[in-house]
Amino acid sequence: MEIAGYRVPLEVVRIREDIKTMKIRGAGNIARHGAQAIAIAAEKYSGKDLEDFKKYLKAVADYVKSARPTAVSLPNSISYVMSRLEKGRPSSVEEAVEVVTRAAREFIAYSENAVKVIAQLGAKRIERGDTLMTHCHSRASVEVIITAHRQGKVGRVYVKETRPALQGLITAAELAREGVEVVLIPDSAVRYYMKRVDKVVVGADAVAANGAVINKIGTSLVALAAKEARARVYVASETYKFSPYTIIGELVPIEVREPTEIVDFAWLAENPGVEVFNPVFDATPPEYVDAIITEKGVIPPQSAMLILVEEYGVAPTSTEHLAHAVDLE
Ligand code: RI2
Repeated sequence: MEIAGYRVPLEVVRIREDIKTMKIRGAGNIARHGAQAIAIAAEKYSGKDLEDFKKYLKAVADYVKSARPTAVSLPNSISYVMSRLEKGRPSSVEEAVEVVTRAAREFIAYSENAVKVIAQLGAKRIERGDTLMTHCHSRASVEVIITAHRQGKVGRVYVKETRPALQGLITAAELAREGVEVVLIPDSAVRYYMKRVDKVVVGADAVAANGAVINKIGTSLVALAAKEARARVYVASETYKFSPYTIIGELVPIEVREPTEIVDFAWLAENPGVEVFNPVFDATPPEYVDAIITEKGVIPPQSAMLILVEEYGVAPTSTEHLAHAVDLE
């Protein structure tokens, strides 16, 4: 595979392909693999020209970032690694490779630790005997629930199957393996069961500056049903899922995947008059979220901007502070 005249290492092509086809999935997992892909690309560079190395790595970074559009954790993790290369001012390719691989390791360690912290903080919000509901498969949410379960607090957990990719089945199996009382329900049963639920715990693919949470399609309906039933909604999200792009007015793009994830080719061929759409994320407005549990603390969604300001700085009159996160050139 060639990008901008550079050969992309096979391992990197594979990681991107696995992210695209959702073999590698979950916003945090995608981010860690994105960082790892850049480190692999750096190590595989065989030239001696530092400027050429930087151009090569930028081309690979853009290529990996484009694997999936919605989870902002992917561009954020890659931008983290690339910004270290910029700031590190290496004087040779060897030094640059060292800076990049160290940054990728740092990001991965940070990310894994963040999930552990979120598990501890999130579990504090679960009270003894709580009935929970979750959606899709989110590592951060599963860890919150397992931690609360080990503390003896979780009653029963309703897990939505989460069509069309059925990630709810992964969640149900993981929770059951931990001894959690799990009930797998069809997505359409969300309102039917919500009256029995005390708290909803879901993950995030992106959090916008206004506190809106972008997560697997159907999350906004869970939140709507939860509001009606007065169940609390908690979002477990590492801070690198907060989108700096939204500060400058960008909307989070919603990925639309193949119709064949919903119906097969034969059905499509038999029904040429039917259009099939498969959007895989939706946005839950901040009013429907009680708190976002991050590794930096539990915040109301309306405080999302504080996280972004801490991460990217304040410079209301310029966008320079965003340069490492947003391609503004
Ligand atoms: P963690 C997933 O997206 C789900 O929407 C999940 O809630 C979110 O990423 C966060 O997952 P997909 O990759 O980072 O399944 O908490 O499309 O694992």
